[in-house]
Amino acid sequence: MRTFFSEDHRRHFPQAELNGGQFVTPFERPSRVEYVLNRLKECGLADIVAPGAADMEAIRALCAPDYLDFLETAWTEWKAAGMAGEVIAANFPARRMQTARPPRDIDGKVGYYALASETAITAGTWIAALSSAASAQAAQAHVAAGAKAAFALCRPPGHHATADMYGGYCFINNAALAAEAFRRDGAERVAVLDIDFHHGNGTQDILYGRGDIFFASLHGAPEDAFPYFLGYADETGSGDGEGATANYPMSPGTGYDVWSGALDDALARIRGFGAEALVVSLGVDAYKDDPISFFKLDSPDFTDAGRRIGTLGLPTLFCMEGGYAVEAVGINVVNVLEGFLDA
Ligand code: OKP
Ligand code: ZN
Repeated sequence: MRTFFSEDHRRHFPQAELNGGQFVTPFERPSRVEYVLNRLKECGLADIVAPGAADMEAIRALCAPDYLDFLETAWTEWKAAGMAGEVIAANFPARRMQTARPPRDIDGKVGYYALASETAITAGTWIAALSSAASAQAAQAHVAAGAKAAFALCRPPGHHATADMYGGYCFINNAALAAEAFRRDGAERVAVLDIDFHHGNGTQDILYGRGDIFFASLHGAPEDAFPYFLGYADETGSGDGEGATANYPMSPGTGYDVWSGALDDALARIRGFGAEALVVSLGVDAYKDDPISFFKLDSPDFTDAGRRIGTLGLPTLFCMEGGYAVEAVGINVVNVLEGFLDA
């Protein structure tokens, strides 16, 4: 399985994450991918290539133009306004306020385009986000050209990003971009399976009205876990997309017995849907020692999960999402890939 990976991820390395009322070193840090790269090489999955430039046309088709302009210019505007620190959102259009008009002032504009305040934007965030999207695009093209599977080692991740909002460490929705690319390349029906601990609210939001792309997410229940405001089991899609969204919210302490049951159900739904290609939002923060999550999967469970995903027999693109127990992230990610290849 070929891995697509861009060194430009390093351009996004914020110093600050707002966590528990303090600024801490971000959980989503550049070293995460080093652990994955090292483990890939250790396990003989050393076919690692850099993507070409991002396909901007496809990104513009997915995202709102004003949002992309914002991402590209936020840092410069923030600095021009004399702000001392990194770009952090502090003002949000809450219930019953205006959501149709982005403010002119950068402090307001940031909150308009943010869905949470933990995620900082820095000088290189835009370049890094584009390089992450480029990895997903190149990996998708590789699968569309006939490879059984590919791994997009995306950083920053993407599944919380909507067409017009960033947050949860995400800026551009790599998985949705790839799913749409499979459609463009001829697949009539595509599925996105999100096994990151956190609900893929951005992917769901983008695909919610779509009957041609199925979305399934296994995640910490919204009552208990970020992103808090989406991911309930009764969210099943709308319009043409009615029935094409499946949510599996699970409680604190959930282990592999329950989690794998949800996975099997999601896989059966994807099979029943008739998907011709699969995008996996591959976060490994369901791991028992993840610092910001509450499931109890162990490393061998990720191998078994990969094997179960492999039984679908679909052309598959794995898109890296979360996983913050940095020293185990490489092992757990590669376990999924190896399990898949062994299926
Ligand atoms: C991104 B991905 C830590 C709170 C963190 C944001 C989590 C973003 C997860 N105290 N909140 O889905 O792994
Ligand atoms: Zn996550």
